[in-house]
Amino acid sequence: MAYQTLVIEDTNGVRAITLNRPDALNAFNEALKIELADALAAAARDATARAVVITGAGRAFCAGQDLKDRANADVSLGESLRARYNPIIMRVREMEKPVIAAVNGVAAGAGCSLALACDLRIAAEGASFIQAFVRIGLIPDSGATFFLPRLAGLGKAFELAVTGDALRAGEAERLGMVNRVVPAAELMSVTMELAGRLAQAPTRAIGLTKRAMNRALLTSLEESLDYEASMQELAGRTHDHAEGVQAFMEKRAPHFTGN
Ligand code: LHQ
Repeated sequence: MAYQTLVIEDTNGVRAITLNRPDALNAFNEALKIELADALAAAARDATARAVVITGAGRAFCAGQDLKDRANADVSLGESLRARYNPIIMRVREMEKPVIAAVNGVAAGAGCSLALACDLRIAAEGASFIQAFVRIGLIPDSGATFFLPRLAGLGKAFELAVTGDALRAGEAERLGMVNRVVPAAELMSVTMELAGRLAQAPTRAIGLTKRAMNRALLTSLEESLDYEASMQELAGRTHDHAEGVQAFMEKRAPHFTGN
């Protein structure tokens, strides 16, 4: 699929997806929603992509739903979420590869939800997170009611959701919502370095870690212990596991291939 609203770049096992509607602060119009869902499915399928980065072109990460896009004016919001947004969030979560949001600027509404659904968030110093939904009389969607309380804690999540106030990157880092805050000029180099490191790591073990943590969010300790054992069984059968142990014995760096 040729993309009008995304730029895709592959570097050393890292698939970088850039939301590219800078004049609209990368707001989700119909094309961007369709293309992002497609690009995420392609990244999940492509074995050469072992880590994924999502970022925004220009001064914003993503301003959420394009409020000027009339393409789905007749579609109900529930329908729009089920058909367009929810599959994007599910693809980020179900992809058994690390997905890093490089939050270059404001992340508002569903754009904030997208960042929250990623596995890791690196933010530029000037970035901010806005649960903009309440400003237009809506509730947090696209996974925000699920991820925000888990990342920021229930009290802060509720405050952000019902005030719609902007949360600055530094404060988001303090809350544990963001993994690292860096000067804007260093955002992509720091992100690509981390993504590159993960792309050389044992991809199956990372994917199974993600699967087990997804599951652990929803289950009891007993079920989590059992699921961990099943995932470890799978990880233990990979070539990368054998290679890791072999490299340890031979006192050398392991060479992980993702298999
Ligand atoms: C935009 C947008 C935008 C279009 C900036 N749309 N143009 C899901 C299901 C279905 C329906 C409903 O919603 C959802 C989920 C959601 O995402 S709901 C939340 C939707 N998003 C918002 O409410 C955020 C709206 N944007 C803003 O509040 C501000 O633009 C922020 C705080 C993001 C940035 O403020 P500033 O830095 O002051 O920039 P700006 O407001 O001047 O925007 C720059 C341009 O981008 C401007 O265009 P213009 O032609 O006047 O230069 C804006 O109109 C445009 N833009 N967000 N969401």
